[in-house]
Amino acid sequence: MTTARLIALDQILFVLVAAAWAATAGIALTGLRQPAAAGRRTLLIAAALCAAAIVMTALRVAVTAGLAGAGWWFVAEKVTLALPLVVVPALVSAAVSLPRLLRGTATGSTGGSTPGSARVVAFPLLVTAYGAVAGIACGVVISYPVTAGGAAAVLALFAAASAVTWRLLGPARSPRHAWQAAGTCVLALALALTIGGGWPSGHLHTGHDTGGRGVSVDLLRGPAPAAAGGPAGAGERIRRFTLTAQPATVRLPSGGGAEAWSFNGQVPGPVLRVRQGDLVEVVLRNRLPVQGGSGQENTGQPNPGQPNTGQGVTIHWHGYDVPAAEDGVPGVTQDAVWPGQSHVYRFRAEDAGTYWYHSHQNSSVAVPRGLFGLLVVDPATPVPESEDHVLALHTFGSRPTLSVDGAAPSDLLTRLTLPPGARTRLRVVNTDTQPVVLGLSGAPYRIAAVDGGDVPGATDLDGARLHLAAGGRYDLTFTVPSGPVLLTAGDRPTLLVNGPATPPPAAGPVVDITRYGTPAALPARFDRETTWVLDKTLAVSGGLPRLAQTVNGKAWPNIPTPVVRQGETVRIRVVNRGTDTHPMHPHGHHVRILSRNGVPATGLPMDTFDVAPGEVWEVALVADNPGVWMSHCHDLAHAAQGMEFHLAYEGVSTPYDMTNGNHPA
Ligand SMILES: [Cu+2]
Repeated sequence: MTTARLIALDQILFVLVAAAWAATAGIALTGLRQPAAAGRRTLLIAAALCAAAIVMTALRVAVTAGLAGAGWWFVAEKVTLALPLVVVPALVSAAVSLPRLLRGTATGSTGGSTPGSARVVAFPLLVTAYGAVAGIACGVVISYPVTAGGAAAVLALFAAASAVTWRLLGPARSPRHAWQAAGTCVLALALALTIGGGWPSGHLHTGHDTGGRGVSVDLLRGPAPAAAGGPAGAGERIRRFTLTAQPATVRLPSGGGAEAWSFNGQVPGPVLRVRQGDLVEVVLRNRLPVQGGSGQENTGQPNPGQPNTGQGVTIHWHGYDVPAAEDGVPGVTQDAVWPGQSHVYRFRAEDAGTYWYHSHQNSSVAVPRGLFGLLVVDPATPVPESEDHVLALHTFGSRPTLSVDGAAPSDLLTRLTLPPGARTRLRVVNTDTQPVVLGLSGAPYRIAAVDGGDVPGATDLDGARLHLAAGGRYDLTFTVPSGPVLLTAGDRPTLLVNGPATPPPAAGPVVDITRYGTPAALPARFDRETTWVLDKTLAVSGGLPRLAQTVNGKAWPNIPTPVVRQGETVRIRVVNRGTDTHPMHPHGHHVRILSRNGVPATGLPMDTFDVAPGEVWEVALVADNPGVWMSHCHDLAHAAQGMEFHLAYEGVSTPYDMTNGNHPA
C-alpha cells in the first residue's frame, strides 16, 4: 500500500477507533444500570463493540508500523504519544473490562451491583476512548516535530479527563468534586501551554533573522543600462516594456466571462519575448481602482495621501532567477506598488527558456484573477524548431482555458494550423494553483525543457501523459505529422493541430519527470541539510490558532528562516505527511532533484516541484544568488494558509516587512 493510502487509512482509523471505544464505554454504562434481562442484551452489544475496538486498535498499530517504513516524520507523534495513549488502556480494557462484560451477558451483571463494579468495567473503556481522542489531537495539534508544549497539553487534558471520570464513577459522587476536577483540567491545560510555549507569538517582521545586519537586499539589483549610468557594454540590446495593472473583462467563447485584473488590459498579460543577453527593463504601473471595488476611478496620479488602499501589485519573475531586489515579493524585496504608483524592474536575460510573471501581492487572489503573463527568453543561437508557440493554461472561476501566444483565452478547443514536417515547440505553462495532467497524441514528442532548462538526453514519448505542477513549465517538441495532433489538459481536449479529425487522447502512463533524461552529475557532499515537513495542522496563522498549511508544525510568519552561506550546497528534504499536494517553489534558485521516495532522480533542475501526499523528495540547492528569498507552496491558497517562509543568505537583510500593507500570499 502506498504511503498516501496509509495516511488516509490512518486518518479514518483514528476516528473509527475513538468512536468504537466511546460507544463501548457508553453502552456498557447503560447496560450496567439496566435490569438484568435488558442489561444482558446491552452488555452483549458492548462486548461485541469492545472486541471490534480492540481489532481496530491493533489495525492502527499495523498501519503506523507501515507508515514508519516511509520515515520517522510520518509517525513521530504516533509512536511517542498517540499510540501509547490508546494501546495501554486498550490492553487494560481487554484484560479487565471485556471478561466482565462477557460475564454480564450471561448474568445481566458484571459481578456485583455496587457502583464500584461500574468503575472497574467502564473506567478502562472511557480512558481508552480519551486516549483515542487524544490521538486525534496529537495529529492535529502536534504533527512533526513533537513539541514539549503540544505533548504536555495533550497529556494534561488526557490525565485531567481521566481523573474527573474516576471521581464521577466512584462512590462519593459530588458535584463539588466534579467541578474541582474540571477546574484542575483547565489549569493543567493552561500550565502546559504556558510552559511548553504551545502557541508561538505572532512575529510579523519577516526579516527577523537577518534584520538590520549586513547588506540590504535592496542593493542586490539588476544592471542599470548605460544611459542610466550603468556599466552596460557597447551594442547592448535593451528591451523596455511597460506593464500597467488595470481592470479588464475576460469574455470566454462559451459565453461565460469574468471581471479580471490585467496587465495592459489583456489576460494573460503581454508575452514578453526577449533574446538571451538582452537587458530587460520593465516599468510596472498600477492603475487599478484606489478602492477595492470598481466604484472609484483611478486618475493615474500618485496618491501620497492614502498610498496603501486598493489592490497593490508587484511582478515576480516565476522561474527566472533574477537578482534579489528584482524578485517582486512585497515585504521581502520591495513594498507593494499601490494604485497610482510605479516600479522599475531590471535584469539581464542570461538563461534561455520558458518562464512566466505574476503579481505577488495577495497572490492567491491576484493571480487567479488575471495578473500574470508569459516570459520567453530565446537562446542566442535559435532553437531548431521553426514553429514555436507559448501556451498558458489558466482557470477562470471553474472554467479551464488556453491562451496561445498571448491571445485571448478560450475555454473551447483551440485550433492551430502548422505545416506538416515542421519541427515544433509548444511551451506549456501551468498558471493555475493545481497540477494538470497533459497528454499529446498523434505524434511522438519529447519534453525538451522543464521549468526553462533544457533536458539532456530527452527521449521520444508516444502516448505518454505528463504531470505538470502548478507554476511549472514543459517545452514539448515534435515534428508535425501528416495527420492531426491533440493536446489534452486534464480530461479536456485543449489544442488541435491540423484538424478536423481528432486523434484519441493520450492514455498512456504518466511520465516520472524525476527519472526523465540523462542522469546528471549530482553533488556528493553537502555543506548544510534541512528538512521541511509539510502538513495541515493547528497553528497560529493571521494571529489566531487555526487549521493551517504548515512547515515543521508552524505557519507563516512563524516558520523559522533557513539561513545559508553563499557558495554552499544545501540538501533539502521535503516530506509531505498531509493529504494535499504541495508544489514547492523556492524563489531565486532552481533546485536539482536528487531523489523521490528514495529512488534516485536524473537531477533535472526545477523551480516548482510537486510533492504529493506521502512523498519524500530530496533536492540540492546551490546558494549562488544572494538575497532574502520567498519560499512557498504554489498552491497559492496553501501559501495564504501559512505555507510560506524565507530562505536567507548570511549577511543579507531586508528593510521591508509586513507593514505598509505588504501581503505576499
Ligand atoms: Cu500546498
